[in-house]
Amino acid sequence: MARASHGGGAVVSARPSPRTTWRVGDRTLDVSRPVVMGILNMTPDSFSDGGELAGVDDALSRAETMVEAGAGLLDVGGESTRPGAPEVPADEEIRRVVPFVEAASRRFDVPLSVDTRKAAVARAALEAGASVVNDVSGLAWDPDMAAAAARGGAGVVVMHMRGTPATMQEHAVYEDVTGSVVAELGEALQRARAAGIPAERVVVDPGIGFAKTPEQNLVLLRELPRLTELGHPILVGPSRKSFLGHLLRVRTRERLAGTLASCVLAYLGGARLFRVHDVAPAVQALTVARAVAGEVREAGGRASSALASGGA
Ligand code: HH2
Repeated sequence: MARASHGGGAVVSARPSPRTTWRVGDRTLDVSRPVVMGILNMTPDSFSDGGELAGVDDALSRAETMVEAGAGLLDVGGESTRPGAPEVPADEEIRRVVPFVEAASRRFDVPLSVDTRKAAVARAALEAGASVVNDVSGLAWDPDMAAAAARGGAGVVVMHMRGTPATMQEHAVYEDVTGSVVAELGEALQRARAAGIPAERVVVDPGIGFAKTPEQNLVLLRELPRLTELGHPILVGPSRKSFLGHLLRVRTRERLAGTLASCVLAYLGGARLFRVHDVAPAVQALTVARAVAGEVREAGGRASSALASGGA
Protein backbone atom coordinates (compact mmCIF):
# COMPACT_ATOMS: atom_id res chain seq x y z
CA MET A 1 0.00 0.00 0.00
CA ALA A 2 1.28 3.48 -0.85
CA ARG A 3 2.34 5.49 2.17
CA ALA A 4 0.76 8.90 2.81
CA SER A 5 3.28 11.61 1.92
CA HIS A 6 2.27 13.90 4.79
CA GLY A 7 2.79 13.51 8.49
CA GLY A 8 6.47 14.45 8.49
CA GLY A 9 6.00 17.83 10.22
CA ALA A 10 5.90 21.29 8.67
CA VAL A 11 6.85 21.23 5.00
CA VAL A 12 7.05 25.00 4.44
CA SER A 13 8.40 27.14 7.22
CA ALA A 14 10.16 30.48 7.38
CA ARG A 15 13.58 30.54 9.00
CA PRO A 16 13.37 32.93 11.98
CA SER A 17 15.11 36.30 11.85
CA PRO A 18 18.19 36.41 14.11
CA ARG A 19 16.82 39.66 15.61
CA THR A 20 13.16 40.56 15.58
CA THR A 21 13.52 44.34 15.85
CA TRP A 22 15.51 47.05 14.06
CA ARG A 23 16.17 50.39 15.71
CA VAL A 24 16.00 53.34 13.26
CA GLY A 25 16.16 56.91 14.58
CA ASP A 26 13.90 56.92 17.65
CA ARG A 27 11.69 54.09 16.41
CA THR A 28 11.78 50.33 16.67
CA LEU A 29 10.62 48.35 13.65
CA ASP A 30 9.19 44.88 14.05
CA VAL A 31 11.18 42.69 11.67
CA SER A 32 9.89 39.38 12.97
CA ARG A 33 7.62 39.59 9.93
CA PRO A 34 8.22 40.80 6.37
CA VAL A 35 8.72 44.54 5.84
CA VAL A 36 8.66 45.97 2.32
CA MET A 37 10.91 48.91 1.44
CA GLY A 38 9.62 50.92 -1.53
CA ILE A 39 12.24 52.23 -3.99
CA LEU A 40 12.11 55.88 -5.11
CA ASN A 41 14.88 56.67 -7.57
CA MET A 42 15.33 60.43 -8.09
CA THR A 43 17.81 59.74 -10.87
CA PRO A 44 17.85 60.17 -14.65
CA ASP A 45 19.62 56.85 -15.23
CA SER A 46 18.55 54.07 -12.81
CA PHE A 47 18.50 50.71 -14.55
CA SER A 48 14.75 50.13 -14.51
CA ASP A 49 13.05 53.41 -13.62
CA GLY A 50 15.55 56.22 -14.29
CA GLY A 51 13.93 59.55 -15.19
CA GLU A 52 10.45 58.37 -14.25
CA LEU A 53 9.90 60.74 -11.34
CA ALA A 54 9.61 64.29 -12.69
CA GLY A 55 10.14 66.00 -9.33
CA VAL A 56 9.17 66.10 -5.67
CA ASP A 57 5.40 66.11 -6.28
CA ASP A 58 5.65 63.11 -8.53
CA ALA A 59 7.80 61.27 -6.00
CA LEU A 60 5.38 62.14 -3.18
CA SER A 61 2.48 60.74 -5.12
CA ARG A 62 4.40 57.51 -5.91
CA ALA A 63 5.37 57.34 -2.21
CA GLU A 64 1.76 57.74 -1.14
CA THR A 65 0.72 54.82 -3.34
CA MET A 66 3.50 52.73 -1.81
CA VAL A 67 2.53 53.61 1.75
CA GLU A 68 -1.12 52.82 1.04
CA ALA A 69 -0.04 49.48 -0.43
CA GLY A 70 1.76 48.64 2.80
CA ALA A 71 5.36 49.85 2.45
CA GLY A 72 7.05 49.79 5.84
CA LEU A 73 9.94 51.98 4.67
CA LEU A 74 10.74 54.23 1.70
CA ASP A 75 14.24 54.25 0.21
CA VAL A 76 15.19 57.33 -1.82
CA GLY A 77 18.29 57.43 -3.99
CA GLY A 78 19.99 60.12 -6.10
CA GLU A 79 22.75 58.03 -7.68
CA SER A 80 22.32 54.95 -9.86
CA THR A 81 24.46 52.00 -8.76
CA ARG A 82 23.85 49.88 -11.87
CA PRO A 83 26.96 48.19 -13.29
CA GLY A 84 29.16 50.81 -14.95
CA ALA A 85 27.28 53.80 -13.49
CA PRO A 86 29.31 57.02 -13.15
CA GLU A 87 29.70 58.74 -9.79
CA VAL A 88 27.35 61.65 -9.02
CA PRO A 89 28.86 64.61 -7.09
CA ALA A 90 27.55 64.92 -3.51
CA ASP A 91 25.96 68.34 -4.04
CA GLU A 92 23.98 67.03 -7.04
CA GLU A 93 22.87 63.96 -5.08
CA ILE A 94 21.75 66.21 -2.18
CA ARG A 95 19.84 68.40 -4.63
CA ARG A 96 18.02 65.31 -5.94
CA VAL A 97 17.04 63.67 -2.62
CA VAL A 98 16.80 66.23 0.18
CA PRO A 99 13.70 68.18 -1.00
CA PHE A 100 11.82 64.87 -1.21
CA VAL A 101 13.00 63.76 2.24
CA GLU A 102 11.92 67.09 3.77
CA ALA A 103 8.45 66.89 2.25
CA ALA A 104 7.97 63.14 2.81
CA SER A 105 9.00 63.28 6.46
CA ARG A 106 6.22 65.80 7.08
CA ARG A 107 3.66 63.77 5.16
CA PHE A 108 4.27 60.07 5.94
CA ASP A 109 4.65 58.14 9.13
CA VAL A 110 6.97 55.48 7.66
CA PRO A 111 10.74 55.75 8.18
CA LEU A 112 12.71 57.23 5.27
CA SER A 113 15.95 55.67 4.09
CA VAL A 114 18.59 57.35 1.95
CA ASP A 115 20.41 55.15 -0.54
CA THR A 116 23.90 56.68 -0.69
CA ARG A 117 27.61 55.92 -0.34
CA LYS A 118 28.47 59.49 0.68
CA ALA A 119 28.61 60.85 4.23
CA ALA A 120 27.68 64.37 3.11
CA VAL A 121 24.49 63.09 1.47
CA ALA A 122 23.66 60.90 4.48
CA ARG A 123 24.14 63.85 6.87
CA ALA A 124 21.94 66.14 4.78
CA ALA A 125 19.19 63.52 4.46
CA LEU A 126 19.28 62.65 8.18
CA GLU A 127 18.96 66.36 9.03
CA ALA A 128 16.02 66.62 6.63
CA GLY A 129 14.15 63.78 8.36
CA ALA A 130 15.54 60.45 7.11
CA SER A 131 16.31 57.82 9.75
CA VAL A 132 18.06 55.08 7.75
CA VAL A 133 21.30 55.10 5.76
CA ASN A 134 21.38 52.40 3.06
CA ASP A 135 25.00 52.16 1.95
CA VAL A 136 25.65 49.77 -0.95
CA SER A 137 29.37 49.92 -0.16
CA GLY A 138 28.91 48.56 3.38
CA LEU A 139 30.43 51.68 5.00
CA ALA A 140 33.62 51.21 2.96
CA TRP A 141 33.50 53.83 0.23
CA ASP A 142 33.45 57.04 2.27
CA PRO A 143 35.68 56.96 5.37
CA ASP A 144 33.32 59.41 7.13
CA MET A 145 30.15 57.40 6.47
CA ALA A 146 30.12 55.17 9.57
CA ALA A 147 30.68 58.17 11.88
CA ALA A 148 27.95 60.17 10.10
CA ALA A 149 25.45 57.32 10.55
CA ALA A 150 26.49 56.87 14.20
CA ARG A 151 26.19 60.58 15.02
CA GLY A 152 22.83 60.82 13.25
CA GLY A 153 21.35 57.88 15.23
CA ALA A 154 20.47 56.21 11.93
CA GLY A 155 19.43 52.66 11.20
CA VAL A 156 21.99 51.30 8.76
CA VAL A 157 21.82 48.82 5.88
CA VAL A 158 25.27 47.36 5.21
CA MET A 159 25.28 45.77 1.78
CA HIS A 160 27.91 43.52 0.25
CA MET A 161 29.71 44.56 -2.88
CA ARG A 162 33.27 44.68 -4.17
CA GLY A 163 34.85 47.62 -5.99
CA THR A 164 32.50 50.37 -7.17
CA PRO A 165 29.47 50.25 -9.48
CA ALA A 166 31.91 51.19 -12.27
CA THR A 167 34.24 48.23 -11.59
CA MET A 168 32.28 45.69 -9.54
CA GLN A 169 31.60 43.11 -12.23
CA GLU A 170 35.38 42.55 -12.59
CA HIS A 171 35.38 41.36 -8.95
CA ALA A 172 32.74 38.63 -9.27
CA VAL A 173 35.27 35.87 -8.62
CA TYR A 174 34.64 33.64 -5.59
CA GLU A 175 35.40 30.08 -4.54
CA ASP A 176 32.41 30.10 -2.19
CA VAL A 177 30.31 33.17 -2.91
CA THR A 178 28.15 32.92 0.22
CA GLY A 179 31.16 32.28 2.48
CA SER A 180 32.91 35.36 1.04
CA VAL A 181 29.78 37.49 1.41
CA VAL A 182 29.39 36.43 5.05
CA ALA A 183 33.08 37.15 5.77
CA GLU A 184 33.06 40.53 4.00
CA LEU A 185 29.77 41.57 5.65
CA GLY A 186 31.49 40.65 8.93
CA GLU A 187 34.17 43.26 8.08
CA ALA A 188 31.42 45.82 7.37
CA LEU A 189 29.85 45.03 10.75
CA GLN A 190 33.26 45.62 12.31
CA ARG A 191 33.42 49.07 10.65
CA ALA A 192 29.97 49.83 12.10
CA ARG A 193 31.01 48.68 15.60
CA ALA A 194 34.25 50.65 15.49
CA ALA A 195 32.31 53.84 14.70
CA GLY A 196 29.95 53.25 17.64
CA ILE A 197 26.85 52.20 15.68
CA PRO A 198 24.86 49.94 18.05
CA ALA A 199 24.24 46.41 16.72
CA GLU A 200 20.47 46.87 17.12
CA ARG A 201 20.65 49.55 14.37
CA VAL A 202 22.24 47.39 11.67
CA VAL A 203 20.76 45.10 9.02
CA VAL A 204 22.79 43.14 6.46
CA ASP A 205 22.22 42.67 2.73
CA PRO A 206 24.01 40.18 0.41
CA GLY A 207 23.95 42.71 -2.45
CA ILE A 208 22.08 40.85 -5.16
CA GLY A 209 23.56 41.98 -8.50
CA PHE A 210 26.59 43.75 -7.01
CA ALA A 211 29.87 42.07 -8.03
CA LYS A 212 27.93 38.83 -8.66
CA THR A 213 27.34 36.76 -11.77
CA PRO A 214 23.75 35.65 -12.51
CA GLU A 215 24.56 32.17 -11.14
CA GLN A 216 26.16 33.62 -7.97
CA ASN A 217 22.95 35.55 -7.25
CA LEU A 218 20.99 32.29 -7.39
CA VAL A 219 23.50 30.60 -5.08
CA LEU A 220 23.20 33.49 -2.60
CA LEU A 221 19.43 33.23 -2.53
CA ARG A 222 19.67 29.43 -2.12
CA GLU A 223 22.19 29.73 0.70
CA LEU A 224 20.69 32.82 2.36
CA PRO A 225 20.22 30.98 5.69
CA ARG A 226 24.03 31.05 6.07
CA LEU A 227 23.74 34.85 6.56
CA THR A 228 21.75 34.38 9.75
CA GLU A 229 25.03 33.51 11.52
CA LEU A 230 25.87 37.24 11.35
CA GLY A 231 23.09 37.81 13.90
CA HIS A 232 21.39 40.73 12.12
CA PRO A 233 18.11 41.05 10.24
CA ILE A 234 18.57 40.37 6.50
CA LEU A 235 17.43 42.67 3.69
CA VAL A 236 17.37 41.59 0.03
CA GLY A 237 17.01 43.65 -3.14
CA PRO A 238 16.26 41.34 -6.09
CA SER A 239 13.78 43.75 -7.68
CA ARG A 240 13.87 43.62 -11.52
CA LYS A 241 17.58 42.73 -11.46
CA SER A 242 19.46 41.34 -14.44
CA PHE A 243 19.91 37.83 -13.00
CA LEU A 244 16.14 37.55 -13.55
CA GLY A 245 16.47 38.84 -17.10
CA HIS A 246 19.26 36.35 -17.72
CA LEU A 247 17.17 33.47 -16.45
CA LEU A 248 13.81 34.47 -17.92
CA ARG A 249 14.96 36.40 -21.03
CA VAL A 250 12.64 39.30 -20.22
CA ARG A 251 13.18 43.07 -20.03
CA THR A 252 13.31 44.99 -16.73
CA ARG A 253 9.58 45.77 -16.77
CA GLU A 254 8.69 42.09 -17.17
CA ARG A 255 10.54 40.87 -14.09
CA LEU A 256 7.80 41.23 -11.47
CA ALA A 257 7.04 37.51 -11.22
CA GLY A 258 10.74 36.75 -10.86
CA THR A 259 11.06 39.47 -8.22
CA LEU A 260 8.16 38.06 -6.20
CA ALA A 261 9.47 34.48 -6.40
CA SER A 262 12.86 35.73 -5.19
CA CYS A 263 11.30 37.65 -2.28
CA VAL A 264 9.20 34.71 -1.14
CA LEU A 265 12.15 32.30 -1.30
CA ALA A 266 14.36 34.81 0.52
CA TYR A 267 11.70 35.16 3.22
CA LEU A 268 11.69 31.39 3.73
CA GLY A 269 15.50 31.59 3.92
CA GLY A 270 15.44 34.18 6.71
CA ALA A 271 15.14 37.62 5.00
CA ARG A 272 12.69 40.05 6.57
CA LEU A 273 13.24 43.27 4.60
CA PHE A 274 12.55 43.46 0.87
CA ARG A 275 13.63 46.42 -1.28
CA VAL A 276 11.28 46.52 -4.28
CA HIS A 277 9.92 48.83 -6.97
CA ASP A 278 6.44 47.21 -6.97
CA VAL A 279 5.21 47.44 -3.39
CA ALA A 280 1.62 46.17 -3.62
CA PRO A 281 2.43 42.83 -5.31
CA ALA A 282 5.36 42.25 -2.93
CA VAL A 283 3.19 42.89 0.13
CA GLN A 284 0.59 40.45 -1.22
CA ALA A 285 3.12 37.75 -2.10
CA LEU A 286 4.80 38.00 1.31
CA THR A 287 1.47 38.00 3.11
CA VAL A 288 0.63 34.71 1.42
CA ALA A 289 4.10 33.30 2.14
CA ARG A 290 3.77 34.25 5.78
CA ALA A 291 0.34 32.67 6.07
CA VAL A 292 1.49 29.43 4.42
CA ALA A 293 4.52 29.35 6.71
CA GLY A 294 2.07 29.50 9.61
CA GLU A 295 3.29 32.85 10.90
CA VAL A 296 -0.06 34.68 10.78
CA ARG A 297 -1.88 34.50 14.08
CA GLU A 298 -4.75 36.91 13.45
CA ALA A 299 -7.06 37.09 10.45
CA GLY A 300 -6.05 39.72 7.92
CA GLY A 301 -2.53 40.13 9.30
CA ARG A 302 -0.62 41.48 6.35
CA ALA A 303 3.04 41.85 5.56
CA SER A 304 4.75 45.21 5.90
CA SER A 305 3.52 48.52 7.25
CA ALA A 306 1.25 47.20 9.95
CA LEU A 307 4.40 45.70 11.30
CA ALA A 308 6.48 48.79 11.79
CA SER A 309 5.77 50.07 15.27
CA GLY A 310 6.42 53.65 16.21
CA GLY A 311 8.18 54.89 19.34
CA ALA A 312 9.55 52.29 21.74
N1 HH2 B 1 20.06 47.63 -5.20
C1 HH2 B 1 20.12 48.80 -5.86
C2 HH2 B 1 20.32 50.01 -5.17
N2 HH2 B 1 20.41 50.02 -3.83
N3 HH2 B 1 20.42 48.88 -1.78
C3 HH2 B 1 20.36 47.73 -1.09
N4 HH2 B 1 20.47 47.74 0.24
N5 HH2 B 1 20.20 46.52 -1.72
C4 HH2 B 1 20.09 46.42 -3.07
O1 HH2 B 1 19.98 45.28 -3.60
C5 HH2 B 1 20.16 47.63 -3.84
C6 HH2 B 1 20.34 48.87 -3.14
C7 HH2 B 1 19.96 48.82 -7.35
O2 HH2 B 1 18.62 48.97 -7.71
P1 HH2 B 1 17.91 50.33 -8.17
O3 HH2 B 1 17.93 51.34 -7.08
O4 HH2 B 1 16.58 50.01 -8.69
O5 HH2 B 1 18.76 50.82 -9.41
P2 HH2 B 1 19.84 51.96 -9.58
O6 HH2 B 1 20.98 51.66 -8.67
O7 HH2 B 1 20.20 51.88 -11.03
O8 HH2 B 1 19.20 53.27 -9.21
